[in-house]
Amino acid sequence: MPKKALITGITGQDGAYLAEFLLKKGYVVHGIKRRSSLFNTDRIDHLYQDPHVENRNLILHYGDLTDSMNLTRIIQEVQPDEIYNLAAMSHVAVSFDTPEYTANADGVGTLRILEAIRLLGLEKKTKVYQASTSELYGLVQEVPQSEKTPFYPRSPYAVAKMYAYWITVNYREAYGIYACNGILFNHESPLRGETFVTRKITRAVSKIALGMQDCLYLGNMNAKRDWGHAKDYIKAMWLILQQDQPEDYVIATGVTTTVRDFVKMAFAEVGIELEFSGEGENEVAVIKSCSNPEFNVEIGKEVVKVDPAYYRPTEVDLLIGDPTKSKEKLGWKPEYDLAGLVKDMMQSDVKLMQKDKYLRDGGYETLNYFE
Ligand code: NDP
Ligand code: GDR
Repeated sequence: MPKKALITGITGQDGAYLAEFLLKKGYVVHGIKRRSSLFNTDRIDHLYQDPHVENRNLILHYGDLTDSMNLTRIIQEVQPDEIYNLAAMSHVAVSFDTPEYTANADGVGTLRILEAIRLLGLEKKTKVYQASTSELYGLVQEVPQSEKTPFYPRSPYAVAKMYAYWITVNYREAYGIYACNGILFNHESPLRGETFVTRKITRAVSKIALGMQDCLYLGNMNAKRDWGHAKDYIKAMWLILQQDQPEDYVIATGVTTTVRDFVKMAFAEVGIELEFSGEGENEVAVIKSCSNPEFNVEIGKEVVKVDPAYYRPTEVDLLIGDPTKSKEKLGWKPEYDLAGLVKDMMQSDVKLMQKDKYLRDGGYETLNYFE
């Protein structure tokens, strides 16, 4: 019998890569998607199987982490060997606007899954991966951050995830459930949501190079993050559930970079060199040179500016992870470094924007339903 996995958040960045990875390993994959007024399955459409086909190995269920009965029913029906709880309101800045919902989905949502396992008597059958985060470290206590570093969350998102972290540990200790936290540092990819900083940058840089956008507005460019590739990180999630003992692991590259340097690297991918001046809200970057004749950009043009609207009420200044335990115990090793990640994201976004430009130039950019 093939193993059955249930992925919450299957329509997100990590859910899509993990679903593909598990299908290749021979799993039957069940996913929970939210009802939405527009299609929200873009990232997994290539894996979709018509419900009329027999012996499907990808099956989607409507659900929501805020609905206990729904979650309990799905878990009862599926009887999964492994649950990957990836669903969350995952945007740190947005969590300041929607703190109660974030607590409900990201914090109590995890409890609902663990409690369903207990109610259904699946403690010995179903393993649980909880998507924990480097945001738990928040205000810097020590660097690099390891499994032993104390937490100091700095956003409603991180506080909700801290509840989820501890309830996972508690259900493991209290009921013997194989439940683990993967404390994953930032991981990105061409599938990254468009409002996270890396994707916002790679999309904007592609548009600026193609003459489709004038300027990129960012918040705190001094923030430092330990960025890896989502394709590497979903492999760690699976490894965490294949061990003899359930434990918590940090997954990170061990290298940290400022947002500003990420911007420079993304522009460099299209042959553009920037010159930065000013500080804080007055910082700007102009185009110093462009070595790629494909892109007709104006030297001296201001292409990056600061908009304080993107500052957060409390910020996480520095994240750098210590992945020693995951390397030694899981044998996990990332294939991508930061340069490889930026290249992958830029290649994908340039292609995407070239397609948009082609449609725009051909007069097919938008369909106006209201005309
Ligand atoms: P995404 O934001 O790309 O995906 C989140 C997923 O959760 C989407 O499928 C979304 O559905 C779904 N979702 C949101 N709210 C609910 C809800 N109430 N009920 C059911 N589903 C819901 O996140 P990532 O893939 O980047 O991250 C996956 C997980 O890992 C998240 O929990 C995130 O907090 C955590 N994490 C991410 C890191 C990263 O750097 N990417 C680092 C550390 C942790 P929809 O598509 O409909 O919006
Ligand atoms: P983060 O990711 O908050 O680390 O959470 P994000 O990419 O949103 O921010 C990273 C850093 O960049 C700074 N920043 C900006 N951020 C955004 N989004 N937009 C901007 O314009 C901008 N300008 C500067 C931010 O202030 C921050 O310091 C991500 C999410 O995936 C979480 O779900 C996950 O838990 C953590 O990573 C690890």
